[in-house]
This record gives sequence, C-alpha cells and structure tokens, in this order.
Amino acid sequence: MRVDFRQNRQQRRRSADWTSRYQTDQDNLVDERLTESVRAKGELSRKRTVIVDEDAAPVIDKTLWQRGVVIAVHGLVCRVDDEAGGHWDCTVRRVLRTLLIDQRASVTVGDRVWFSDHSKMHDGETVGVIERVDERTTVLSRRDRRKREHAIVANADQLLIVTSIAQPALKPHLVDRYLVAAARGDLRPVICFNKCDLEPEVVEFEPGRASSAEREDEHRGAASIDDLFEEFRALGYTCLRTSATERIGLDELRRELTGHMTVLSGQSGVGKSSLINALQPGLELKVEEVSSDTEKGRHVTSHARLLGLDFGGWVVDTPGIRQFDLWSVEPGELEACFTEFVPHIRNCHFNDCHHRQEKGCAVIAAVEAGRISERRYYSYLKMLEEMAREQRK
Ligand SMILES: Nc1nc2c(ncn2[C@@H]2O[C@H](COP(=O)(O)OP(=O)(O)OP(=O)(O)O)[C@@H](O)[C@H]2O)c(=O)[nH]1
Ligand SMILES: [Mg+2]
Ligand SMILES: [Zn+2]
Repeated sequence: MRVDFRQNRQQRRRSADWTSRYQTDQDNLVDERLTESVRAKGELSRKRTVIVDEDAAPVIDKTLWQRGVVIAVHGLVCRVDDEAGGHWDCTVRRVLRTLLIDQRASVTVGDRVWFSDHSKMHDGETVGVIERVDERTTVLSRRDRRKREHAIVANADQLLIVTSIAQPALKPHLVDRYLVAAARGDLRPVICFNKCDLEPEVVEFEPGRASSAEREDEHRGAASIDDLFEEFRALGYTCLRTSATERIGLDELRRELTGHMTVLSGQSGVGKSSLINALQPGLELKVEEVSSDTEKGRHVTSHARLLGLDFGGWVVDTPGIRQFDLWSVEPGELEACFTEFVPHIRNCHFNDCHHRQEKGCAVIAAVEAGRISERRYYSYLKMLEEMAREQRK
C-alpha cells in the first residue's frame, strides 16, 4: 500500500468543473488528463510503501513487536500496558497514523496494539512506538460540536449500569436509555441495584408522553424497587443487588467483571467509584500519569481511561461517556432495542409503524393486553421524542 508521508497534505484535487468543461470544450479533456498524470507522479515521490495484510494494517513482526492495550491517550502519547503488566509510553508510527487517518480512525483507549521497544534510545525508559492496531470489536464514540464522530473506547464488551435504590432515587427511564446504548454499542448490559443497605424508595416515573395530533396523554406511575428489579430480570438482563459500604453482592459483581472490558454508567452519586474501590481498594488512585516530557500536564477530560483489575479485566469510568447520546439512533432502530417489542413488530399493520398511535399497531395492542409493561412503552415514547430533539441539535 502506498501511504502519504505527511498527513492530510494533499487532498487529490480533481478539477471540480471537469464535467462542465467537458461539455463546453471536448478537446481540452486530453490536456486535462496529461496535467493530472504529471501531478500524480509528484505525489508518488512523497509516498512510501507499507506492507499490509488483508485488514490493511501493517504486517506483524512478532520477533520485534510486543502486544499491548492502550489504557490512556494524552495528546500524541499513548499509555500502553504490555501483557506482563509493564507500562509503556508510546507514540504512533507516522505511516500508521496516516493509514488510520485514511480510515477515519485514530488510536484510542482500549485498542489492542503491537508496539516496538525503543527503551535503548531513551536511557532505559519504557518508551515505544505503536506499529499496528488490531481491528476493533466494538467502538463507543461521541459527537463533537461540528458533528464529527470521535472514538472514545474500543473493544469494550460490557456496560455496567449502576443505579441506587435510594439517595439518589432510581430513574428507570435512564436505565432504559443505557439499555438502548448497550444494544446499539453491542455491549452486554449488567444492571446493578446499589445501596441495597438503605431503605428502598418507591420509584415515581418521570412522565412519559404520547403526543400527536390525535392523542395527548401523559403516563405517570410508581413502582417498588422489587417490581423494577423483576421487570428488568424478566426481560433477560443480568441484575445484581449490591452495597459498596456493607460489602453485599461484591462476589457476584466481581464474577461479572472478570475477564471483560466493562464501561461504567449511571448518574452521579449512585456509587460507581465506591463499588470499584470496594472490589479493588485504591484502584482509582493508582492510575498513573503519562510521564513523557512533551506531554506533561496535558489533560483531555473527554478521554477515557482503562483501570486494570487484579482479578482480570478492565473497567472504564469516564464522565464523558456516561450520557450516551441517541443522536445516531433512527426511530426504526430504537424499537429493536426494546427486546420485548420485537416479537410484536412484524404484526403491526404498517411496515414503518413507530408504535405511537398508528392504526393496527401490535405493540400498542400488546401493551393493552398487559404483555408489554406500560412503563417501558411510555419510556420508549419519551425516548423517541428525546431522539428527535437531539437530532435537531
Ligand atoms: N449507603 C450506601 N452509600 C453508598 C454506597 N455506595 C456508595 N455510597 C455513597 O454514595 C456517595 C457517592 O458514591 P460514589 O462512589 O462517589 O458515586 P459515583 O457513582 O462514583 O459518583 P460520580 O463519580 O459523581 O459519578 C458516597 O458518599 C458513598 O459513600 C452503598 O452501597 N450504600
Ligand atoms: Mg465516581
Ligand atoms: Zn406498531
């Protein structure tokens, strides 16, 4: 593969007005081709050859390269943990950076990489260069103000949805939102009911609304913590009861986390940090800073960071990815994330039924027959509205 030496320098400039010129002056087309080929030659001299495999990634040199996982990114420096638990500060080889930019990707937290050891050139400091990034199994991304997508975590496989049964009160709609995010991100959700040492509060639903020209009703309701626990469990999700302070349910939680890369989610104050610290004291404090001189003191708060678990696996606790936006979800995709809707959808009269107030809607019929919970249904309607609002942003 031929790769530019410099990133983004020369966007191949095709004459935008080719077609119009072709129509007005056919003879000039030959000349146009000529000048193009001359320019292409100039480009060649600024490219180099990289041997790539079928994934368009540099061929692995196992004798010289080691495997690692990117646990933090600070500017151009990646903190990489090797398989023996060593920490490395790595830059990314320039041709790889160019390859990745071509693929609209860059190295991010969670990436599994191959890197070369450059410690000899740095007085024995564990410094390396990332030579290759393995294909990702999953990617969580956020959208910036200019609507460009940025990968924040690669290769996570679980989403731990932490809630508390009191202080703060459980928000079932928020749990539903995280469940949608998990389904969209291809992550296995695990729901944790934390603070089970406290007196459970009765949960009042945030009003879900069905608003349309024909119908305007608001759904309000309340449920006990036990009802909600059962509701989520009946939907097939793994649900745990824990207490970080009283050390209840921690073995079960540890079992769920072992060997996985788990993203933590849940509103502030539910006990995410407390749970992680109860499993592995001091874990959050043990996170080291990148030591490279050039990058000292640089922090990018939106970046995630992996915390390695003694018993195997990783957790990611990053404020920036806790509110999964729904901007990339289409109404037709949302219904598929409500697993209990799925068997009914094909019986809806209209193919493109959004299950709001359409005639012959099998989902609404299932709600009326008590086969789908009203709470979940109104939560779905509320999410449809939230999505529409986020897409207008
Ligand atoms: N009673 C009780 N309190 C808890 C439990 N877990 C956490 N807390 C308390 O809840 C408060 C918030 O806990 P954190 O672990 O900081 O919550 P967090 O989810 O990490 O919050 P953010 O980092 O702000 O998102 C602290 O005062 C904890 O002591 C629990 O199981 N039972
Ligand atoms: Mg915290
Ligand atoms: Zn329908």
